[in-house]
Amino acid sequence: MKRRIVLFFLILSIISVLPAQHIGEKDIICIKKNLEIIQAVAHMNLDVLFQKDDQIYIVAGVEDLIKLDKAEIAYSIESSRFTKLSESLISGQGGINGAYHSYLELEKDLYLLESTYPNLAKVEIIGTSHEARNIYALKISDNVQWDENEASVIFMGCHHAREWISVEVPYLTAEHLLENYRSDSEIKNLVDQSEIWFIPLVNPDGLVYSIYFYRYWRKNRRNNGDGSYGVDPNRNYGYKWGYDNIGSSSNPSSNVYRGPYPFSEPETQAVRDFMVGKDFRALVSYHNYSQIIIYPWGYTDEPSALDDLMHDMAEQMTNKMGQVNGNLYSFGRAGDSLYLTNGDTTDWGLGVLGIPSFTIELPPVDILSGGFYNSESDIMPIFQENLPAALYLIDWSVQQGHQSLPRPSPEFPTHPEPKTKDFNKK
Ligand code: 0X9
Ligand code: CA
Ligand code: ZN
Repeated sequence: MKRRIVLFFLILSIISVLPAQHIGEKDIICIKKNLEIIQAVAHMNLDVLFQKDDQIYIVAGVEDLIKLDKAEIAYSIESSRFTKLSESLISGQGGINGAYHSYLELEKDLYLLESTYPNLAKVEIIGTSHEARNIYALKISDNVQWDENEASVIFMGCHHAREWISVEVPYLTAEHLLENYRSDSEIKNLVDQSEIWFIPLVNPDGLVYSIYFYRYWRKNRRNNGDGSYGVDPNRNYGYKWGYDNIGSSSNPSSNVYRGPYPFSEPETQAVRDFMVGKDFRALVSYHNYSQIIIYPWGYTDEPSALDDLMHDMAEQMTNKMGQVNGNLYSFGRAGDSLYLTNGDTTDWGLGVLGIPSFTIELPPVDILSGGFYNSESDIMPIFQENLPAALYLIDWSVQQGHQSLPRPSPEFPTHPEPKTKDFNKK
């Protein structure tokens, strides 16, 4: 009898010290940092969720906890403070955010494409985020190792953390081109004549935060130094940055905070530094939701010099897309049809690079149809209906040859980088 009671308490005490594995097989733990710990942790290859004051939050599996124990680094398990993923919307199969890509899953899959198609696909790290995650670009072309001076097109995703579907569309487009290069002569022709670039995850810190902590997170994870976090990457580009307080905000806690100066963010700097100097002909930045194709200007309701051209291109894209699943994407000029934005990717693409630039707001149409949450079974149909638009843009870019467009004269940011202290670089 006595033995049984001892056994009971033994089991109970074992259970109580086992980490509460809330999210998949992982826990969110917190470590108080000092210089020594930062150095030790840097070599452990841990999945850092975010840092706040003197604390580092980490997504840790059992093997990570063992590593930390061995190194005698103290941690507390904080999983219970974090909201669980909505189980009704995410199957839990295929990792932490279901069929959607997490940062680590995307990293793995991009390198897998590269190793499967070494002559056609190449991964490049074009920058690192505030929390030191890589920003990846994937290039697809024949002779991919060489710069052949072919027409370049770029497809980006996930400027906004909660817009998970916007990672999938560019990723799946890249995968489709590679998987069908040999069997589909149209795709082979396009890939052979162009250099197609993908940045499926511009804002990795934000995505990680949205997955583990707060599903509705939008911005990046800059520590604004006033207790608030995040700059809206889609208000931080350098063309007409901060033009007015309607299209963006100077308030750091706003969801459309434009940042302290143009291109203050490592994520937008990475895109800028990567794109400038290459022969890009067209740009797409995927977002959701709304089911609409929009083009500049966003900062004003005036039309741009390429308004007719982009109107025509958007119309062709939406017609082709509608034929796939019958979903009609509306289209129009950003500042005219939706609302004003300043410092967005496409205004910079047109204003500085002088190329047709499109924001494609993926489905659903509105908040009642799901808003930011698409079900996992929507991923493939949304990708499929977007594919003809991507192929059209690649084809259009190739057709341009090397003739120059009626480009608006480039304007460069007039705001110098300030000498005031940057809280993130301390
Ligand atoms: O506000 C944005 O950055 C984009 N919409 S989202 O809901 N995905 O955040 C739209 C940017 C396009 N520009 C304009 N609508 N002016
Ligand atoms: Ca090539
Ligand atoms: Zn967005």
